[in-house]
Amino acid sequence: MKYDNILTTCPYCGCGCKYYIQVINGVAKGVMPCKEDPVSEGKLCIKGWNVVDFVYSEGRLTKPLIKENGKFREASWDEAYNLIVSKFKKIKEQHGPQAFGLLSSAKTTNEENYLMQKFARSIIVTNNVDHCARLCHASTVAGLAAAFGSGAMTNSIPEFEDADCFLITGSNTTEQHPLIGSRILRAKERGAKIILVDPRLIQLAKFADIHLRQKPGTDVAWLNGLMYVIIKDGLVDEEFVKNRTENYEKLKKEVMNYPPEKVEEITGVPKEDIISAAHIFGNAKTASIIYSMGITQHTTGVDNVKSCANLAMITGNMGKACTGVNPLRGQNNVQGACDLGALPNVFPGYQAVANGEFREKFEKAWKMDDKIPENVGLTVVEMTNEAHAGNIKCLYIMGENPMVSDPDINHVKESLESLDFLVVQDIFLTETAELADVVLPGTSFLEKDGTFTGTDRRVQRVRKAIEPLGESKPDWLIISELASRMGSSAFEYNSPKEIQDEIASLTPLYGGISYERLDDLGYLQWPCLDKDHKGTVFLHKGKFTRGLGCFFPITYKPPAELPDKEYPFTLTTGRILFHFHTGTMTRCVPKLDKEVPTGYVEIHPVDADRLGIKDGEIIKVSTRRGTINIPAYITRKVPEKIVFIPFHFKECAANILTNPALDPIAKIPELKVCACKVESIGE
Ligand SMILES: Nc1nc2c(c(=O)[nH]1)N[C@H]1C(S)=C(S)[C@@H](COP(=O)(O)OP(=O)(O)OC[C@H]3O[C@@H](n4cnc5c(=O)[nH]c(N)nc54)[C@H](O)[C@@H]3O)O[C@H]1N2
Ligand SMILES: Nc1nc2c(c(=O)[nH]1)N[C@H]1C(S)=C(S)[C@@H](COP(=O)(O)OP(=O)(O)OC[C@H]3O[C@@H](n4cnc5c(=O)[nH]c(N)nc54)[C@H](O)[C@@H]3O)O[C@H]1N2
Ligand code: SF4
Ligand SMILES: [Mo]
Repeated sequence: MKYDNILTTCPYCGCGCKYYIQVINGVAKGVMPCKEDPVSEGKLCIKGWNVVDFVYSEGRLTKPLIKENGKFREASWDEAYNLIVSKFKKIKEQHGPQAFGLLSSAKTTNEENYLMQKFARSIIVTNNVDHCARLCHASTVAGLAAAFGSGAMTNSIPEFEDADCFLITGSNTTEQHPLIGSRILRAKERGAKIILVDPRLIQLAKFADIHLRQKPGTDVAWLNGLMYVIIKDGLVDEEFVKNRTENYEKLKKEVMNYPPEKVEEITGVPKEDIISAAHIFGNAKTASIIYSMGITQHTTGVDNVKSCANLAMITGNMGKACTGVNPLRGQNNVQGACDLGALPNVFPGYQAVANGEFREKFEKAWKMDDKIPENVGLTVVEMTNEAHAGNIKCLYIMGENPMVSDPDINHVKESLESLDFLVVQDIFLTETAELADVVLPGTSFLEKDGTFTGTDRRVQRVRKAIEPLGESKPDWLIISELASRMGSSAFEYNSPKEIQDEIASLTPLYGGISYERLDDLGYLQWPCLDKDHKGTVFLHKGKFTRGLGCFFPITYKPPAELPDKEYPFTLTTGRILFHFHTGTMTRCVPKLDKEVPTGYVEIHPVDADRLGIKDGEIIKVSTRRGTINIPAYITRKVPEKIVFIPFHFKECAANILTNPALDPIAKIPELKVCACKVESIGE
């Protein structure tokens, strides 16, 4: 009997827990935690414990599929590649490279994301490459880059242990980042204060010193309100503001329009609570702001993020341990997918495509004859809109499932159906793959080597534990083979290690990262500039990446769609502990499916009573985009007039309802607020 323990990194959330996979005779059997891992410290959440089950689940794709007369048939790799190459060439000839869109994947490795954007930019010759960060932390990347010069989480997970105060908003941390949540609770036991600002009664509410339950979409107002009190009551860190920042007077002028009474009117939060929260935050020695989707997924996402940055800076909570603005990145490798340039405006390492020097550098390294366009490419939602309009003819989607995860699914479906050619590369036959012309079977994280970058800029190894199932191939190999068949000689890699070496040579932030060092040290946090650089635990020490930190005065703007007579409820959407996104990797896991087998809508007992709705009854929820039938879950977790739907369940898909209205800068859709109608159907 051959027995191995392979240390690898979790493919679910951005915490980036490492654990051992137990492999017996080439078959992965179970998971063993790793005590030395500084993130998980030998503990895991229920998804981590059961990770092996999705890998072997029945639905795994094991052969390429080609659609003929509306039906899939199995095909050889040669056939699939030949068809794709001939179609890509034909569409490029007829409609030009800007008729293509490519979606990369925060589920796949850094090396694979690097190759996907390299494929887009050097083979297709377009910047139309993006990924799910657009639906997630696009507002963070834009907002923090403007305020600080770098769009990433400023501090590190282990520092949470020692912070004196947390302001947690729009992050259901114990469910969505369980191993960060447990650290916060440990800090709480030690005496740290927790200010929670979330419309819903999430688990953390039990532990919070104060819980402000704002109306969804009113974040700028309460953030300005906290700053108003902090300024009025002399809690500003004058030293820090003077030496490290600019634009303070303009901020102050704006913030002075938000006295607690006015904030109460906009947000519904009692003014006394605004004042108490401001005092707790302003008096803390070290305070850390933690936020996630409740802040970013709005038409004012960038404004919300900049307001968080303002609050951290006026209190001097930047550039030191246990402080900072800490956007918790969601997917296992969404930080990495952004870092490696799977975005329409930047090359790897946030080197702007608009900059001619960078374009030249990459054109040369990628042995290109063509010129990379200088204009920024299309984002996720723009690609579907352009497909709908007939301007995008071909999409190549790796490891994303927009038919469940994008807003306004009815519109997404029409868009995908109107394409000339759709290639989907996934490990399951997803709702999106069902619409494809060709489906390519990638492998899961257990079947490949590479690296993921966790939420705190922590680059860690993914190690192959088992052979690819069936004829599936790792994504890096698929992209490389496809690129070679398209005629490139710049994709000849024997292993992901060679790809990482190329990344390091072109990406200063990752310049000192190599497999040897990662094997040796366990992880490296970027910026890691060269082979002697030990990585960076927290950012902006002594000096912001952009020099001075910049305050932005922000005026409150309401969400794009507010409740009215016809649609009197506010719908907000999100996630739950037991499932991941579109459910492909959790609904097939018996232990997780058993916990929550289908979707539901949370509704307050007073509303349910008024509408004659019973617990568990199937009800109708509608918006201007569509209607779903869904079981009612009557609970005080949501305030009156607000309903919540987790978006994991295709049979009652929240995204049939959501509003695709975009933040003007980040182009993130408003997944956290729209107006809806709730009706009993009397069954
Ligand atoms: N189990 C599990 N874990 C996950 C994921 C998963 O699918 N399942 N997904 C991962 C990914 S990609 C991400 S991005 C993260 C997301 O992690 P989170 O952002 O923590 O998850 P969400 O449930 O989307 O929303 C967070 C909170 O926002 C609150 N909220 C709603 N409206 C507003 C508002 O207007 N303002 C504010 N301030 N808050 C509001 C909700 O009540 C909710 O508690 O989770 C990651 N981890
Ligand atoms: N209503 C609503 N909608 C939302 C959100 C919300 O809060 N509310 N949140 C948004 C956010 S934050 C996010 S991040 C998105 C997520 O949206 P998506 O990224 O579309 O969702 P996932 O289900 O994570 O899709 C990942 C896909 O990758 C596949 N996969 C896994 N591993 C691999 C691999 O190694 N190779 C390949 N090729 N494929 C692989 C999985 O089977 C799955 O189909 O959803 C967004 N949509
Ligand atoms: S907390 Fe996140 S990274 Fe850790 S085991 Fe759970 S899903 Fe995996
Ligand atoms: Mo996300």
